[in-house]
Amino acid sequence: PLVREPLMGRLEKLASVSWHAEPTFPSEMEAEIAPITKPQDLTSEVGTRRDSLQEEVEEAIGRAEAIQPGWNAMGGEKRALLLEAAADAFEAHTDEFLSLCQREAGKTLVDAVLELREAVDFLRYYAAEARHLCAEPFLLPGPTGEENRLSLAGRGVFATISPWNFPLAIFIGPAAAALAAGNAVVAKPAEQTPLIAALAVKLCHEAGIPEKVLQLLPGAGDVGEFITSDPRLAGVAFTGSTDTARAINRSLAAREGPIATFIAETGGQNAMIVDSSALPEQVTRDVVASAFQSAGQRCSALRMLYLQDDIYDETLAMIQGAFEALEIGDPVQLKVDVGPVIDPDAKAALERHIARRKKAGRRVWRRKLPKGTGAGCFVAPTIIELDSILDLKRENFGPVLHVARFGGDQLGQIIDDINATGFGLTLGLHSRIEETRRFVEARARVGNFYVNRNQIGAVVESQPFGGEGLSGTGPKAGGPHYVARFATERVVCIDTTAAGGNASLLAS
Ligand code: UN1
Repeated sequence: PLVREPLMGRLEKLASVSWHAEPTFPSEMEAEIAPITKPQDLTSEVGTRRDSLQEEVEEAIGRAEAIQPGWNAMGGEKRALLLEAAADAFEAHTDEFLSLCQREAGKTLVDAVLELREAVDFLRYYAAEARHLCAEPFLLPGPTGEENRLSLAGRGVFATISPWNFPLAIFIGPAAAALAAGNAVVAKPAEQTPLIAALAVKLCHEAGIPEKVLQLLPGAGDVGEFITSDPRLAGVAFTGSTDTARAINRSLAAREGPIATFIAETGGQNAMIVDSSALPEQVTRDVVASAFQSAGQRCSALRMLYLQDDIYDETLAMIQGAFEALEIGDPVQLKVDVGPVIDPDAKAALERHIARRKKAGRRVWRRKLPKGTGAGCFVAPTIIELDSILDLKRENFGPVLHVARFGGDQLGQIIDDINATGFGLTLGLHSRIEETRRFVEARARVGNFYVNRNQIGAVVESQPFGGEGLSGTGPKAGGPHYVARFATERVVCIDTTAAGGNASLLAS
């Protein structure tokens, strides 16, 4: 209630000015934020995207290649200052970003605020990493009379290919890391969310990052292919589906030119295990947040909940109570917890999945969609009962939670089943038994393990994020090894004895 009025006022003010994205490349892409006169008008156009042409991709990579040595030579300290200036500019444009996150990506206000926070955190953290890793060489121990120095340098031109579910944070995060390490970047945002990316790039340029060092290449999969088939690329940082990661990997492998670095953050089949020692209220809150916040459109989101059989009925009833209380609808309205999914294809895929389970005779609980949401891409939050995580063949990216029961002696089997999916992103455990925690921690092959809390919203620097196996290559975003992966290492050895090593050899 405190923020409601001023915020709506700001949104309307924003809506009345037409905003021109002015990306330097390609120049025609623009957006007009249409007036929010009818909050229930869920299908209005937010803007238009013009896809990059193949020759534009080639020119952009050429420009990036030409400028990269200068950007690298500038050094880590100066690059850090520019990334920090970009972070300041992002914060100064909070209103525009929040509005775009809501209108272009369908985010709730809470999610939009978290998104901007994470983007700014990435910029500042990777700036700090540029200072730490790339400003001065590391002096290594060595034999007397020798100086050995290790320094990190940009690999060359990096491409970043980013997802629509974090259209700002995961658009700018990998790009910022690549820039911090001394690379030039060509950035392809998700085809669904190019306007947020265009504003981000524009602000980076205004903050002083040269236009040729960070170039925007909007488009769909074909533009991605133009980029990843270019032999001049030194690497690709990709976040998205496992299938697309495989396609990019094939495309990189088929090229001539340098062996590319490939960093992929992909999908998950994330479980949570709740045993009978858990606190039911806390479990309820954390399950609902993990499965339904962001309409379940996080790769970290909970898909498969295992409840121990002696608490199954009671805990499921509590979760269903909280599930019934979720507000669904236009994310511009502050009371709304669950907004739409990203597009009609996403909605159709989720509906097919739910229909198949119903047909197979599974118990399914669904919320009713409120009136007026028919025209938008809404999927009614759903809970489906299954026997095992192995009943799920693919990631279901939306507000759909699966639930199964397990007996006290089946814990090891459940972890083996979770590992057998091949994904390894997040895992939740609610248990007050220390031994159980240690057992699960030792046996589960996942990147991020959350105990007695929800399993989304990893915080930059405190909770580096990323998975293994089908979930990605690592290193973890927002962690201490991330920026280094975008860099190449160079070692310089200098003989520092007065006469030089060879001369003294001859003299002896
Ligand atoms: C994703 O959904 O692609 O932990 C990543 C989280 C976020 C990252 C999710 N920081 O939920």
